[in-house]
Amino acid sequence: MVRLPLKEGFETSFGRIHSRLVFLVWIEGNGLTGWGEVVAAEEPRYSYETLGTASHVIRDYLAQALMATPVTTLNDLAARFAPFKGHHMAKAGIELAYQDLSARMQNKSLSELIGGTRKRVPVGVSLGIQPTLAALLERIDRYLALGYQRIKLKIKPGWDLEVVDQVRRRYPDTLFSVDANSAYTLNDRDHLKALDDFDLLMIEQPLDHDDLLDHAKLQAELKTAICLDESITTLRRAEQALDLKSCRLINIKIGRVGGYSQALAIHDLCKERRIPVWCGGMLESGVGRAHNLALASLPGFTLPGDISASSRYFDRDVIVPEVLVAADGTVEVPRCPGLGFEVDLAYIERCTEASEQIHRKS
Ligand code: OSB
Ligand code: MG
Repeated sequence: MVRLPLKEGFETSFGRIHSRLVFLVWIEGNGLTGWGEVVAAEEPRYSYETLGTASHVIRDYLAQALMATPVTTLNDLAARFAPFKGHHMAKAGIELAYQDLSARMQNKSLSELIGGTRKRVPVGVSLGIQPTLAALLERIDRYLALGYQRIKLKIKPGWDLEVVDQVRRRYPDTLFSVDANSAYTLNDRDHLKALDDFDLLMIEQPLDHDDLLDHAKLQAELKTAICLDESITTLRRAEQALDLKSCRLINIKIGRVGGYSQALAIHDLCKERRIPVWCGGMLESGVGRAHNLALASLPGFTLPGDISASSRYFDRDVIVPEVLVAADGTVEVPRCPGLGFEVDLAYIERCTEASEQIHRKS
């Protein structure tokens, strides 16, 4: 558990944080090390998972399933985890480390291992709720100047229509989206319909975190595309969302869906149904960010992802080199084996609040 201070607080409809306690996972095997990250937060606000629940589930169930017999494939690993309900972020943390280890063993980059095709991926930035409109405009200026291709504004009741209106007036041609993190209900439909005036790329997760039906009702009345984040937790939920027309876009987060196996399956489904997808973020350290880059190199990821530069959140990242965004708003997908970055063990140790090792029972 590595505490990384944030350069500035990050505020969403469920609160403000000033540092990120990052749960890094490494797996040793065949003389190599694979790295993953559990993206759960300290409090169960985005989803029910926390660093505490993930530690418990990994320690008491997943680690034993992982180490019982040698793992043959990603699907073998996913099948061992499937009997345990939920706890997707915990499962994904192990899957990520396993995939990094597999890639290193095969001398392939993560992107190559999963069939990525892009050499660079387009990226956007997610801007938290600000104390004032002026503070928001200053940040939009800053990130547009750095090249980011799309700006996502966090919204909540009281920080929505007026803010988006002012922003759109000042930047008539910029690609904007909004993310409510489930801060509204269907009773707010008329209020949300007013967002149609601002030519947004999408409205992300306006309603309940586990809802599909109300989103379908809302999407039928909106011109703007709804993008689901929190609600898409499995391949089946993605299929149901598309069948119900609950959304026109999907944001894929490896942690939210329980790992690479589900993320790849949701990507393939959306590609077949011509639904654009993009890679979401959870304020990951460089380890999680490197995995997101690999995922976003798949062909179906046609929209800019929430994969910002390390320096957007941290003064110093846990990987070397740090993730950089080029002036054209793209990030290079590494081609060296595994993650494609060095993990900075000395810095990780300096910031570690707790650590634990689990060994195979012999
Ligand atoms: O809803 O996409 C979200 C961060 C934490 C939890 C949920 C979300 C977010 C972000 C930031 O929007 C994305 C990032 O830059 O990592
Ligand atoms: Mg979101």
